[in-house]
Amino acid sequence: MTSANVHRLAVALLAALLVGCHKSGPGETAAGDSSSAARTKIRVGFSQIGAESDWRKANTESIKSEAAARGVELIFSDAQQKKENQIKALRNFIVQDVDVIVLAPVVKTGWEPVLKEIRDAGIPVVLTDRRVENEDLYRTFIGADFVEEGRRAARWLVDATGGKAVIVELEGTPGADPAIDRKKGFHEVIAQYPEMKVIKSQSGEFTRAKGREVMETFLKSPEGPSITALFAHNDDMALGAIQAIEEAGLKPGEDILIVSIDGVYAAFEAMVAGKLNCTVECNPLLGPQLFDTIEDILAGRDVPKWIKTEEGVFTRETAAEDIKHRRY
Ligand code: GZL
Repeated sequence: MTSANVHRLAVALLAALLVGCHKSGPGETAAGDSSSAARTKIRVGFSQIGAESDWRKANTESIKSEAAARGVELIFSDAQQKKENQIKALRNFIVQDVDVIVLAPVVKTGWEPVLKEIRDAGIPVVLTDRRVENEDLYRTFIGADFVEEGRRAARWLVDATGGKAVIVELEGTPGADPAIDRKKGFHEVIAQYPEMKVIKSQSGEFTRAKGREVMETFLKSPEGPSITALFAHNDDMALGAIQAIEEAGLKPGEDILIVSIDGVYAAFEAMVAGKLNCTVECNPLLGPQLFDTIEDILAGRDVPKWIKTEEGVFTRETAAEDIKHRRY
């Protein structure tokens, strides 16, 4: 937990002990009562994974700006891709008596104890972006169908190669919902094509730096010269791999076809430059849907277990026009 958060928690705890001796703050009644029952503003705790990719930064910006636009008190925590930091933040949200907890879980497992503490505190949980395995411990998941994203990437590659390719795969964070499901969807499709072979697959942690490093090792391996295609679980790793391919004296997008997922602006720039062939969109702009859902929950309305985001597939051929309309 950052020193700022420790400070904030200490102040909040002190204020709770000295109730009546402090000025009413935002969301408190004149009597200094900041309990959820008396508060005038919705208070939401949001545990975000980190800032590892352009997708993540756009996701954070969408949620922060929507909270500000709606006058919601957002308590934001950046976990720097560490589950233990997310768990600490979730426990702090209970102490801070938030109305709703929003969680983007870095991995799928290991959440049951803290989610049960939150349930026992009577605070609803909304998952954004990624799921956890405990379906009974959250109200809804707002996010993409990662298996379908993997299928879409594979279908494009089959069409682009006529069903014949030597593929390397850059996987996302081990144990993360999108990494598990994008891999599942991709391999489900290429399994139907005997001449589509994945010869190497390794995690690039969803980052450019790691994507470049792993792609470099793929290219330097004995099988390196045989590689004709790359499937990257996100655009940031694909952009790092493009650097490695160029450093090896090869032409990305030509010598090695590249398909990735997210649809961030830098991916469209790479497609306009001819270095990336296809990106499967994964919409990070979840802010409006998230706060509509929070309002429904607090008003006692039912919400579906999965609020699916709508997405497209974009290729190099139309990128020069498409890039004009991108919002992230
Ligand atoms: C997908 C999201 C993934 C993105 C990456 O919903 O969880 O995490 O694909 C990001 O860019 O790091």
